[in-house]
Amino acid sequence: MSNQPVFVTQPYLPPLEEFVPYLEKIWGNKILTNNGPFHQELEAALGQYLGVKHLSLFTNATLALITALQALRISGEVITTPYSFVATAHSLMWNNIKPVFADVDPQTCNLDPARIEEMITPETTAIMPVHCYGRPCDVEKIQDIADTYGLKVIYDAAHAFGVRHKGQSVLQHGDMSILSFHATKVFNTFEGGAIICQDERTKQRIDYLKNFGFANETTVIATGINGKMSEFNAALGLLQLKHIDRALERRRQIDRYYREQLRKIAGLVPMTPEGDHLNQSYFPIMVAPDYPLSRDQLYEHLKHHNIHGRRYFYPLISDFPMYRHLPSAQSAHLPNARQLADRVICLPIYPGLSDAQAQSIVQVLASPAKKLTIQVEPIDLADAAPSGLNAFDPFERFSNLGAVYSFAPPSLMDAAAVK
Ligand code: T4K
Repeated sequence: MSNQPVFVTQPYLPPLEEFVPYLEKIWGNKILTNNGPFHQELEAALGQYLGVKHLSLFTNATLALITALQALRISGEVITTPYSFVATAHSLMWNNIKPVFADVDPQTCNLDPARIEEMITPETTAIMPVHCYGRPCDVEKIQDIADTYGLKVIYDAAHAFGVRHKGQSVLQHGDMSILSFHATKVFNTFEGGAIICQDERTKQRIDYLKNFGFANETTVIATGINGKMSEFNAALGLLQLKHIDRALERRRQIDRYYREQLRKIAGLVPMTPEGDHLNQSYFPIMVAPDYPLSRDQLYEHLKHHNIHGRRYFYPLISDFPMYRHLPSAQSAHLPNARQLADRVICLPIYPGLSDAQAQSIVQVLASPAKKLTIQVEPIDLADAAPSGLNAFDPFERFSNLGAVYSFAPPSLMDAAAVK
């Protein structure tokens, strides 16, 4: 491995020169925020791309989650997962709602519907599941429970950009879904997020809430917040949309390569299924007892080789000081989440990860295994590479795609990015 660190992710950035015309427009019209032209255009374009009708852009997913709960007037208790990023439960606390943790399914890492049902009390008003790593929750069973008990469903879909379930956008499920467009996500606007809801009146209410509650110049309908996405971020989103399909395809190539190679290493098990309906936003693996290192030893071993995997999601949300006193946060109640938090590590996956880097990562994973001689093959992109590109010469192959898929060593990629 070179001296350059490899992180769990690296934001995808389109060629800088393609962004300049957008900036020129902003500089020309002096509209920087407050539902400007790029904001309106991105809402429409994203709705179309994702296959959803009512989408409202936000500054980030955390404010979008907080606002979604406000828009639905959720109170009391909400059942959620401990196996997520802290923003999921924090959004409840910011609304004075008590999070109630239910255990997850050990295979899918998502809330187990049977465990949800056990936690319902007279105070429960909603369920907040997470499509963890972009894998759809059991949306039908969750809706069934919600309908039976009269609960709302707010999906934290921060990982689920572009994910489809039974041929349709997974974002169509529940009362609302919240996307993140953070730098580390599949589709980024530097910072950003969105709420997807099911009707125009609700979208209008969300739009009032994200603009301090203003319904018009003199009417404030609620104690709203400032959650508006700026024109800069919206413009970047429009440009990112032009590149997203190729970026997703590159993720799929790396995902397929890891899967093929990991079959040869006992004890490292991919935690997400293969599939074009998913977005390959993360590559989580379970470190099973038949691998010679524990998960934490593997984390250090990778780090020693300058590969910075991440233990998403360790610690569990329920272990943090503001949650651990809750009865539902106790370990005995969350055995599956606990095991995942102790055993899972996410490997680097992002469009700019080179073939050579992916190969080195597999080699480093294989080295502690008993059979040190396993054959780590180069990524075979023959069927996936865009036509006309040489499948085995990364420099050649990606020269056609310009800075976007530059496979030059990281130092050169950095230079290209600031040109
Ligand atoms: N719900 C769920 C389920 C979420 O996962 C998240 C966010 C949210 C809600 C809230 O969404 P936002 O409000 O953020 O829109 C990262 C992200 O900061 C966080 O957005 C994400 N989930 C979480 C899973 O991962 P960290 O603490 O791991 O981030 P950080 O800064 O360590 O970044 C990871 C690696 O990415 C770095 O080692 C290097 C690389 N990186 C990162 C950034 C920010 C870059 O190369 N460039 C960058 O600009 O939380």
